[in-house]
Amino acid sequence: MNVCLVTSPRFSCKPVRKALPPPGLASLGAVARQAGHAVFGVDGLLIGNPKTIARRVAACEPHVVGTNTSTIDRLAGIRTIRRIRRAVPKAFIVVGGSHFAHSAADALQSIPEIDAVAVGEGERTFLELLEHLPPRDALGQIDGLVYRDEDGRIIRNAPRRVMRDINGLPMPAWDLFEIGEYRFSSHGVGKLGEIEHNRPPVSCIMTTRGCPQSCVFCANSLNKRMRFLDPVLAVDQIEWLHKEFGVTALNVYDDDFLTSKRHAGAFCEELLRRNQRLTWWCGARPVGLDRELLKLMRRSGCVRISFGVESGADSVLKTIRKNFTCDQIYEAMEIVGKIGFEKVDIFLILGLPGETIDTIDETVAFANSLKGLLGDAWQRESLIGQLPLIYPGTEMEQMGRRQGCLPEDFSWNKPYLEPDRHLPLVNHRYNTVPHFQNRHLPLSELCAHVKKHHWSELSPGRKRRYRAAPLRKVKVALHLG
Ligand code: B12
Ligand code: SF4
Repeated sequence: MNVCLVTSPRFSCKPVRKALPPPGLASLGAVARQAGHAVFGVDGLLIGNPKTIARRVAACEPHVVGTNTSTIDRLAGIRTIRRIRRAVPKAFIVVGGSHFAHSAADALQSIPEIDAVAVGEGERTFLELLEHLPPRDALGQIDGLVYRDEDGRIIRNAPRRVMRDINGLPMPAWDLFEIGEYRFSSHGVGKLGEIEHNRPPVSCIMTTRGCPQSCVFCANSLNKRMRFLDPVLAVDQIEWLHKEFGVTALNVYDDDFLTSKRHAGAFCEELLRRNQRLTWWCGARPVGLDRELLKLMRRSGCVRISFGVESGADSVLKTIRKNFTCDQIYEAMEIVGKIGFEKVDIFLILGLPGETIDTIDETVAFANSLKGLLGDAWQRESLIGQLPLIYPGTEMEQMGRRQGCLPEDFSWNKPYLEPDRHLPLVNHRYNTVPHFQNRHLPLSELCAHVKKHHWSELSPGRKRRYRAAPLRKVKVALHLG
């Protein structure tokens, strides 16, 4: 069977190079190829234009097309799917990934061009789908699949269980995508001297799958069980990426790289043992950090760690179920600050459930205290920037629905514009994503408070947005923006 895996363009449908190749599709491509199918990849992200993407897909003469998109890029993703359907009317189009998995029935209702949605981990589901096609009448046997039957009814099969062991998976089929075209982005890594200058090809790896936490805004709920990739296999992947594509910079995409200190340590030891001269970065929970492990990470090439701190107020951290306190974060940053990482991100979101004017002030004061600990590694952009976005399948989606943040007839797969998109803290990239608002603290008040009391904490870009906000409001009122 000819299989074509396609990445979605960004929301603007413009080509993007400062990005990373797609781990999920590369993994699906590897299992499909191992089963003997002819697999092709189309880098929709690098191409941008849906029409051109569809033309490239058609050139592969696919029997099956697989794609995904993120919630923020979904409208571009859906436009692309429509184009693909026109270009290959007979192909079976299956979609997956967090956005579609959490809005599967809605997607099938709103996008007739889609034949099925894979919910949860896709490798087995995709493989079984390829085995069963055609005819369509066997689709009911595939766990994790939601599809339209011959009569147009939406059928939801039994859920797909997560794999117990990820070590049996083949190496991701990175060669399906133009790895060499994905370039280093300073937005992703900060100004890291030589790398910033040389812009080497970057890639990514996941050394674990799963996260046992349950933060209310997170769309990760289908993926709770922790699984670990053998460090030897992880470094095999890295060596191959280096040999084949010259990759020397790598994003480690684990939800929390430090979930298991033993696993994290073994990964770093393996990098050192095999003398991999790699620059890498990762994300972790800011709690219970181990000084020796952090030093080992630094020695093995880790230049940057990002921490999802979210708030500097214990009451908000509790409401959003972060499962750590400000004291624990502070303690963790005291250690991190002394290791000598080039950059440390403290990701904060203002306006989360339970936020008040007081907790905003607490958060800014807390972030400033962390700034003192982190010195030059502090990433200024992280202080005030992000508002809470609602993603499908999250607890915050339920909270948002109860609070009226989403219209009654809201669909995740139809055009939507955030009514408050004129506000200065709303990033235009997120215009089409519903924002969470507390009843007692609307986003307009939050923005006004930041302007009045925390102006000096805003980045120059944010200040420009505040200045441009009145014009933006007029444009939005006239439906021009
Ligand atoms: C890596 C990653 C990124 C990378 C993306 C790199 C890339 N090229 O894809 C970067 C850092 C750029 C990124 C950015 C963002 N991300 Co992100 N990211 C992740 C992360 C940590 C891992 C994804 C991954 O690669 N997993 C490994 C692969 C193997 O799994 P997978 O992609 O889920 O694919 C499997 C299944 O979903 C399924 N599947 C997927 N696609 C398909 C397609 C078919 C046909 C089939 C059959 C199956 C299938 O099978 C795959 C194999 O099992 C996830 C969290 C997570 N743990 O999943 C968040 C996550 C996907 N990101 C999220 C978010 C919110 C964002 C941002 C919006 C953040 C922001 N505010 O800027 C941006 C959006 C960027 C964009 N425009 O798309 C949300 C998604 C919410 C949503 N509904 O869109 C997640 C779930 C995080 C979360 N905890 O909520 N992200
Ligand atoms: S936000 Fe991070 S820690 Fe929380 S559930 Fe999601 S992946 Fe896990």
